[in-house]
Amino acid sequence: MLGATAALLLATACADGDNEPATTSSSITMENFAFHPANPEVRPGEKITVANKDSATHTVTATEGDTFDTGNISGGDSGTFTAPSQAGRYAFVCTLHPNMTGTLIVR
Ligand SMILES: [Cu+2]
Repeated sequence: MLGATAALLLATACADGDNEPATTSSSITMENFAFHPANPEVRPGEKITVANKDSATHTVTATEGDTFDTGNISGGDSGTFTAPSQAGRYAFVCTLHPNMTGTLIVR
């Protein structure tokens, strides 16, 4: 019985793995009216660089509260923002093009 219990615990541990598709990155690129990666994984309080490869102006703006906001980043320019100090998932958007969306994963 002990062996069966151990096997069950092992299976549970394996099933609990993190299969979230996330990219460890401290930079975000805006290109073709999309964020790359769209779901960047960063550390709490990390400074994130945002490069705008489009000709249009874009922003990275948290959708809830004023957690973070790059302000306007002109085409070909770059900006920065600081990740929240609290772990969590933070949806963001380009305020000028609301169809540009992403989620910052802080952990
Ligand atoms: Cu935009």
